[in-house]
Amino acid sequence: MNPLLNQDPKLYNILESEIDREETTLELIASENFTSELVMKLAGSVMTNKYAEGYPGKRYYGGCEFVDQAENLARDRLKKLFGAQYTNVQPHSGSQANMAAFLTFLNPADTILGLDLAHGGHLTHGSPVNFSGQIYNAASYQVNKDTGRVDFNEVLKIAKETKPKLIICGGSAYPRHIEFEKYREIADTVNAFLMADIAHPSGLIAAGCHPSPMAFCDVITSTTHKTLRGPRGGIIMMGKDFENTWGKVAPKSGRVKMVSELLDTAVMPGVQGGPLMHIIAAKAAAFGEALEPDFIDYAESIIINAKSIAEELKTLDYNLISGGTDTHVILIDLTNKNITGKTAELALGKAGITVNKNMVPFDTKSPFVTSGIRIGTPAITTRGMGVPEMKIIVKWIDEVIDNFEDDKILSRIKSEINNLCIEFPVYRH
Ligand code: DSN
Repeated sequence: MNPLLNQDPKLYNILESEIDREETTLELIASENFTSELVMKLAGSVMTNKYAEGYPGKRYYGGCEFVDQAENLARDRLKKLFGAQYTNVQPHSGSQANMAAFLTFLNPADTILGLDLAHGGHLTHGSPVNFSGQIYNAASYQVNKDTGRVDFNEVLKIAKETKPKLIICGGSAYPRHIEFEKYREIADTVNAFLMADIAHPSGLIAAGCHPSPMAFCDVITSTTHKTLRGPRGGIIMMGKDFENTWGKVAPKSGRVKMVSELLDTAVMPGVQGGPLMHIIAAKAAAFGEALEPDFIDYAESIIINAKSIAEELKTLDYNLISGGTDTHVILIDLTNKNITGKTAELALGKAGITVNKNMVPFDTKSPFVTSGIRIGTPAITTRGMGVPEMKIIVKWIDEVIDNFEDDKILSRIKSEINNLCIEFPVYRH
């Protein structure tokens, strides 16, 4: 019997319900995944007890000899995984990683240029409701209305007009490859720094299934829990460290600081205090798993599955932003299906399919309603589903969209999904 049942029955029931939800429904949220049991064990380990402000070998607390080893292991594995010269594994989240990068490269009121949130960007790339749009002067670029892809002539034009100090590429609902090389050309033309936020495709990049930003971007941030399949958290990397050119010097010696030093200081004490050492240990485990050859098979299958879903949806007259996908993300504009993203999310949820409503480019509806949904394949691929299952899943999605008010049909689909999920257990083996 699980000891939690006696220790805290309320939490036991909550946990059992969540395990049941994860096992019996189809997780199609593009930013979610199922970690390994090893990653979860480390995330729930004694490392949670340790305060370790500072960095390995330079902490503000005693007793850090073993957490130092864990953090060094995480940093070394991450360097190997991406071919990075510098890594910081302490950010508690992608947002905090981005905040630390901004603190490093920018002063308040400096101009940043990022992909519009409604066009696939991210809150922290300059949204007015986020620190990035409040502390900095945020400009944005959009995708082309016809192609659904970033239009680099437009990015260049806006960059020339707004003269950003930092250009940001990447986002949370962009189905296509991020074209780092093209962004670099623009950044060089307008003398801007270039930051890549690879939170979404980082696992695909690690596996060589998506171009790498390392040679093109000054700084790279990511989360660790999406395609990378680690614990929830953030990371910062640089392909190559370099001297800061904006005059930050070491106070005593007057020595010009390296950007790596600025990034470390920006994370702690700039943004955070004590690192989450249990999560850093779990990150080390996840990076170790991503270095294994079978992670490449996993990343390839994520993309094969996403492309299969995209093709099936198109045969059923679904309007996909950019016409398809190169990655794990599919963004569907439901306007021609006469259903909002909000209603579709609710109906799909009732049928056991978890997605999120999502703005689509040039959306006329609010973020609480939206015209679209975003779906993704990292989690269902982790549980071993392949192309045959993708075809069935699209049939279910379509049936739900066509019958979103028919609770009988939704509950019939839910039970069919339950049966499929039993064949592909996540943890119950
Ligand atoms: N919540 C993340 C996502 O769903 O893509 C972005 O922060």
